[in-house]
Amino acid sequence: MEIPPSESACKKLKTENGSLKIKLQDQENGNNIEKIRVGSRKSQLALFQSNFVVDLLRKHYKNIAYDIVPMSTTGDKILNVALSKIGEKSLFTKELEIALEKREVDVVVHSLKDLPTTLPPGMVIGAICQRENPFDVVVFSPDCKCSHLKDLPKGSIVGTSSLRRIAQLGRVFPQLTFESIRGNLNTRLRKLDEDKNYSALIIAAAGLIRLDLEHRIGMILKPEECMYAVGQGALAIECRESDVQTIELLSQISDKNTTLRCIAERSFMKSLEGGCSVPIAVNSSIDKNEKLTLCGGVFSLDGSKSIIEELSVDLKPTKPFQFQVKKHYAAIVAPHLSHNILSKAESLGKDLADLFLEKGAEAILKEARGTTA
Ligand code: DPM
Repeated sequence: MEIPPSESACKKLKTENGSLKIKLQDQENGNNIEKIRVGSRKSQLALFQSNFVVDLLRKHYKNIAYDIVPMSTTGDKILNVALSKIGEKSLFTKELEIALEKREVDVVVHSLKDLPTTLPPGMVIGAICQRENPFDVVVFSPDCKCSHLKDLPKGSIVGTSSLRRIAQLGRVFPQLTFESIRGNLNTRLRKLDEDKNYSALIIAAAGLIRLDLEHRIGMILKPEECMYAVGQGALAIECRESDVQTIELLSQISDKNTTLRCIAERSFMKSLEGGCSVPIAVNSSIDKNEKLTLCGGVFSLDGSKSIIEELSVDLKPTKPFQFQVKKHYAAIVAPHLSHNILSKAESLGKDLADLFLEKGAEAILKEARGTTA
C-alpha cells in the first residue's frame, strides 16, 4: 500500500533561499504564498492553458492572487521557417525560462511536448495536469468533401511541419504531399480555410478541444497511422527547483497517471537523445491493474525505416512510500508520489530506449539528425 507523506513531512521542506516575495500567512489554507505570477506565451492557446492552470489552482488556493504575464518567444517570432530547421531546442520556452530564472515569474505553463527533456539548470516541471486527448487529428479544408485521409486525391497537400507526423503518415498514405505550415493554431486554420493550397492539416486534438474547435476535427488518427509526440496533450508547469513552496502547492493539481505516463515517455526520448528534430513517437496507457504500457516508434524521415516496440511495467508499489524531494524524473518532480513508482515509470522509458538501440535505432536517428541539422 502506498502511504502519502504526512503533513509534517511536507512542512520539513526547506523554503526557497532569499525569496522575499513569500510571506508567511494564510496558514489555514495549507500554504503561505500570497501571489503567483504565471509566465505564458501570448497565443490564444497558450493564454487559455495558463488560465486553465490558474483556475485549477484557484480551486485549491482561493486566497492567493494570480497574475498572468504574457511574453513572446523565438518560436512565435520566426514564422517562416520549419520547426525542425530552426535548430533551437527551447524555441517556445527560452524567454519564459529567463523570466523564471530572474524571478519575474514564479511558474510557467507549457504544452509538455514543447519542453525539452533536459531543462536549464535549476528548473523543473513542478506538476503535470490531467492529459487531454493526446492524439493527432485531421482538419479538412472546407472545400474538401473527404472524411478520411485515404480519400484525398493523389498529390493533395497536407499541412504540418512535424517530421514525426510526416514520417508516419507518409508510410500509410503515400499519395499525399506534406508541406510545412507554421503559426499558431488560429493562423493555421485561417491558412487552411483561405489559402486553398492545403487540403487538410494535421493538428493535435488537445489544442482544438481546448479552443472549443472540436467541430473542426475531421478524423482522429489511430496509433497504427500516427502515434503522438512525447508529452502531447499534457500541460506542464515549470518552476524553480529550489522553490519548494511552489512545488508543494503545485502537487495539488498534478495528475498521477498523466505524470507517470509522461515520465516514461520523456525518459524514452531522453535516452534516445531525441528532440523535435527527429521522428520519435509514443503511445502510452495505464490500465485498471496499474500496468503502464509504453509503445514507442522511431522512423526515418521518409518513413521507409522504422522500429516500433512496446514494454510494460506493473506500477503497484513494491515498497512502502519512499519520500523524495530533490530527485527529478526526466525533469519532473512529484514529491507527493513514491520514489518506487516514479522510478519504475522512468526505468520503463529507459528500458524501451535500450531495446530500440539494440534494434538499431541509432542509425535511423543519426541519419534523421544529419538531414535536419
Ligand atoms: C512540437 C511539434 C509541434 C508543436 C512537433 C510534433 C507541431 C508542429 C507542426 C514539438 N510542438 O508534434 O511532432 O505540426 O507544425 C504544438 C501544438 C501543441 C503544443 C500544436 C500541434 C498543442 C497540443 C498539446 C506545436 N505544441 O501539435 O498541433 O498541448 O500537446
